Amino acid sequence: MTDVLNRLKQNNPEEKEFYQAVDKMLVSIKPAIENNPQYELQGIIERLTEPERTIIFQVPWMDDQGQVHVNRGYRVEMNSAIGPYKGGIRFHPSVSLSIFKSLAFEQVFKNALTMLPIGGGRGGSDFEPKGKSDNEVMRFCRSFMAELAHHIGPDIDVPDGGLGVGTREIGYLFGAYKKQRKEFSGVLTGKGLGWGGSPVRMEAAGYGIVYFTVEMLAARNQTIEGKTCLISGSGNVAQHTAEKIIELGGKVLTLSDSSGYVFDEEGIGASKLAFVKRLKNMKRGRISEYVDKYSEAVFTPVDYTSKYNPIWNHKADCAFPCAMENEINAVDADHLMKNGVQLVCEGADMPSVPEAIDIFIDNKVLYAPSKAANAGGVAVSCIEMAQNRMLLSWSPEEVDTRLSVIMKNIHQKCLDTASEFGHPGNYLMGANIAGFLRVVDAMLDQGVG
Ligand code: NDP
Ligand code: 2IT
Repeated sequence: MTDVLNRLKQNNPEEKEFYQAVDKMLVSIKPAIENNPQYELQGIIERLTEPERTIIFQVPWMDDQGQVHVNRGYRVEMNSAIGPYKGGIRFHPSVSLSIFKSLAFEQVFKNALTMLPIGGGRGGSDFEPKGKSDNEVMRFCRSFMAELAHHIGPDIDVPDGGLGVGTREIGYLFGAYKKQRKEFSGVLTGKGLGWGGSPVRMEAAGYGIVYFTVEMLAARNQTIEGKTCLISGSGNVAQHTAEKIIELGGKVLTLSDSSGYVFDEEGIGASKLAFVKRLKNMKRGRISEYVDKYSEAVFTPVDYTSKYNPIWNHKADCAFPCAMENEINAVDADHLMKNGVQLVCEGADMPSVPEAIDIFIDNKVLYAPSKAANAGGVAVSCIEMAQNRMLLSWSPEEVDTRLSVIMKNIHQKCLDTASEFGHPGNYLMGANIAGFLRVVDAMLDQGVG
């Protein structure tokens, strides 16, 4: 195992995020692989850590002034042992091949945990949609899809949205795919409700995170009612996590964006959240504008390169990082512990650095890793694929029930697997081993080459 990691570092010296993700995974699946020489003989870890296919392409587009810009597009098709590649598209200036490989690697095991037939992939571009006009975003999306359309399809690779990619972007991407391929199919998920989208897809990641949280609390005979909650982010995942927490009687104290965070001691209730949704989704405004409307709240600008993030330094019962990877470092984790946080449920992908996770586990807080906790998003994407294939649309109640059952099952699977491998209550180990075993069993059945 050490050999594999060393080789990975040698072959990909620049890909720090990728080997951080692999390293984290390898450490926690150790109990499942150490007594199984078959895995080594079959090169399982090598095959899991080398993408089956990587596509990198130029995306030229014209701004409203007629100036041409060039961005880089990526699609990492990581593993298709249990189904077509599936995973979101991200538009953000920080992305790199390393980040997409780490996200795609995680996605493989996340998707496996849903028990649905979906493999893992991920992609996107270093394009920044923030501050661009709708027409600029449309031109970019059409150019991005002009290349991506050659590589995806309803049985091959089915992308969805994600950070920086919402229904607007999926609409432009879908329009471009349809035109190029002369095909109206379920090739993208996260579509609008009037043209093939699934009810509850938009809410799914956030609602699923809270369904998972409810299960974790129930395992300790607690409920979310009355619990104070810190949430970072104010995009899709943060909004719907907040929505479900509020519905179940929890109290949301914070939301944030890339400029800073708001703290509202009275709680961000349903009507305040409706304001945030309008502000972020329609006006594409800044979270700082919240305090213009609600003067009881405080906005604090955040320098995300500094030693800690003040959003994690408030007294609360639960924390839901729902913005970016590595947004909780070891200092933040210490602050959370000092402030009495008892539950950390990851909404964003891999938001806690490995040292922070160690702190949570050492302090015996309820810690849910993203690949288990936020799998509701991709699960409802797969439910969207199923509806598209049947030319049917299920009711919101039907989809929501399926989502909550899937999240309950993932929670139980994590607990059962953690106990089976000698680490009861360790959701990280449970999720990693359960996801790994499902993928590996399929790989072994299908042979090599
Ligand atoms: P959105 O684009 O809707 O929201 C992202 C949020 O993060 C925004 O509030 C954004 O602020 C904030 N943000 C962006 N950059 C930074 C930064 N450098 N520091 C702090 N905050 C930042 O994305 P989603 O809500 O969809 O995605 C959030 C996370 O959840 C990502 O990790 C994504 O991969 C993951 N995820 C998403 C799923 C989905 O279904 N959408 C499913 C599972 C996981 P600003 O407005 O300033 O840009
Ligand atoms: O991280 C994720 O699971 C997503 N962004 C959703 C992926 C998907 O294909 O629905």
